[in-house]
Amino acid sequence: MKLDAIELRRVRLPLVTPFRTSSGTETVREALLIRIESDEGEGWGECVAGSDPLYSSEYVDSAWLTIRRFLGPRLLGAPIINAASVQLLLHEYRGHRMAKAALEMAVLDAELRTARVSLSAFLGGVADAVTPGVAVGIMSSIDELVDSVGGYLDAGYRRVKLKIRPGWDLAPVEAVRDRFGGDLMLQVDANCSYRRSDIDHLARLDRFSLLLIEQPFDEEDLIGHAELARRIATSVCLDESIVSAAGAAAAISLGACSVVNIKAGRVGGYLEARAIHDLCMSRGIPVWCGGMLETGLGRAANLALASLPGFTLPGDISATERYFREDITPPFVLRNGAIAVPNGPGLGVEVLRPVLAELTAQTETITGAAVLR
Ligand code: NPG
Repeated sequence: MKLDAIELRRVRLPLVTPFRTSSGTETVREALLIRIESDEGEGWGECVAGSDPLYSSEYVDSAWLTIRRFLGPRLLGAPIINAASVQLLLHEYRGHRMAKAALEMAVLDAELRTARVSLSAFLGGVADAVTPGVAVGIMSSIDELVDSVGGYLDAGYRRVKLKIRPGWDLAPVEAVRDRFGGDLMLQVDANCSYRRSDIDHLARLDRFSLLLIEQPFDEEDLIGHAELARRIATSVCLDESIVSAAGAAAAISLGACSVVNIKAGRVGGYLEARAIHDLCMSRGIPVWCGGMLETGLGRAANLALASLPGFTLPGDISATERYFREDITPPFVLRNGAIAVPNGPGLGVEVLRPVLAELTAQTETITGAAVLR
């Protein structure tokens, strides 16, 4: 296809309840959406970068600028593009994977809508519904946490991930285990908040039969994760550390993880995400789909990704109402303990234009020649 224009759009979706992790509390999900116009029609993408560079170095303003100044003009200047060529065309620009992933997603959506193929079918998905998992943030008290987990289990969630950090780990995990029993699929996510000197402390989590512990150490500390993996029985899973298939291969070879969380935004797009899935499958490493408080666009794409056969663990894919009262697409709902994978062409969801307009804080359109406001 030939790209005619790239529209950038900042949206702000208020969260139903504040979401607290080791790096801060979010009350509004600010996101950068991309809409491309091409000779084959339009396509939508979502950039998972947050308002501040807390989870990763990218953030909404940096992604906006990078797309406006470098990535967008590069794609607009190419005589012909498709999803497979986006990564190659943008390769000369280092990093900025979340910005690149958003553009690739929009091109994929346009391309697959034209071909009348769903993203799930294109990626090689085999499931038509996925088991939902819920991520539960840090709370002000253990009672509040236990109540909140109980509410999610009543709503039909089958797997619970607790956010942990130094000072909020053994006691909350123990309380949830005691209250809901040994059969609950339970895992923890530390978002890089521990150090190697905490290994003995983290080993005390072993008695809670967790599915996994996710990213306890800094994203660059593969050796520390490998050491932890040797010293604890709980599976070590990496999130922030894995930004490419090559990096995933290295982490697995080092013994730094035995499970991988795949987030398309973090790794530069859905095609790289699929490559990581394929690699992990070939190495016998289970994967699951991470979540980044996506709007319905990103949620739809994550459901498609999670329908691939190697996604044997439930991901951070919740129903829309867990986060938002109002979303820019029709809501994803939990039905019979599962969320359906969209099967329409492309992302398989339509944007609700009036809601989108209401939640939009800023837009800018770039074309080959000029930037329009
Ligand atoms: O269900 O979308 C979801 C959120 C799951 O905890 C979750 N995501 O560290 O993985 C994470 C965390 C996150 C959220 C990271 C927002 C970055 C942004």
